Amino acid sequence: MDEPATIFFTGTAGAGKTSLVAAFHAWLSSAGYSASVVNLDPGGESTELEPDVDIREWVRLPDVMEEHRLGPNGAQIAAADLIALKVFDVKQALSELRSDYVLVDTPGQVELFAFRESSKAIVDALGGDRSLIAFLFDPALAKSANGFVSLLMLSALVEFRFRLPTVNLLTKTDLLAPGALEEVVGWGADPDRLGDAVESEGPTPDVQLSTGIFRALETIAPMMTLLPTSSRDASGLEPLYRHIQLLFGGGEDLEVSQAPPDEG
Ligand SMILES: Nc1nc2c(ncn2[C@@H]2O[C@H](COP(=O)(O)OP(=O)(O)OP(=O)(O)O)[C@@H](O)[C@H]2O)c(=O)[nH]1
Ligand SMILES: [Mg+2]
Repeated sequence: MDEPATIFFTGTAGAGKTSLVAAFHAWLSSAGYSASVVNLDPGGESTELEPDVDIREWVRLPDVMEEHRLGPNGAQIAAADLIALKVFDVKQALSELRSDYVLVDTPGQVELFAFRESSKAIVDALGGDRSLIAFLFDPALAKSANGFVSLLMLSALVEFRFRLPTVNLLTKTDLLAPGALEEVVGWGADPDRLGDAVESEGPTPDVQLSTGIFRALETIAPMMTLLPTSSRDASGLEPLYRHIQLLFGGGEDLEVSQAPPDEG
């Protein structure tokens, strides 16, 4: 059996990671694929996600706060390193499940996942050659051109840091009016449109800085894919599945006739 395709869902706090993991898991299961969910958030309190492997079995945020006399932020940092020490237990539990897809929900704050040395160890240990990062764009930020540029840069940094293929997912599209959705998706496809939108949001005091950022984005943005999704509407999940197939499966496993219709 091939090793599973492992997808790490990351993004800014509240971007919709846990909800999307739950929605994509439901989609994969109803389409007949075996998928496991891993929760790597020691402070996660979601009731909609029932992980198959849960880091809270080994590391719980309230315990870390109490034992190390830390506040929530300090405890998250300490927990990130404690998680790395348990990653082989997680890997062992996962290998017993033998699923084709592994969906990993990561801690709330993206910097805990992206910029701690321990996270690289976790990603290397859990994912094999078939690993993908799904970077989530929260429409609360992505709906302004300035916010969209910030997310593109952050996503590019996460990809650069982990050296893994990365797909950008715009989340909660049900919250955007159709015109706004089209605009945001258009920015992802066309850096010139994005540049015009940034300019229309007002002058930037440091012109050299914004020119430099745009020069970088002109190169970076066309290499990035942005897929619109909504966990609430269960939309954009089949395109996400297809993207994963094209990346890892060569597209031969596209048995979409089994799949439930995508509502988006
Ligand atoms: N309307 C709408 N709301 C959503 C959607 N996905 C998530 N939400 C809401 O957005 C909020 C955050 O969702 P989560 O899935 O907890 O996001 P998260 O990135 O896991 O959050 P943290 O782990 O706390 O950083 C919750 O109130 C969700 O109900 C969606 O597709 N549509
Ligand atoms: Mg979450």
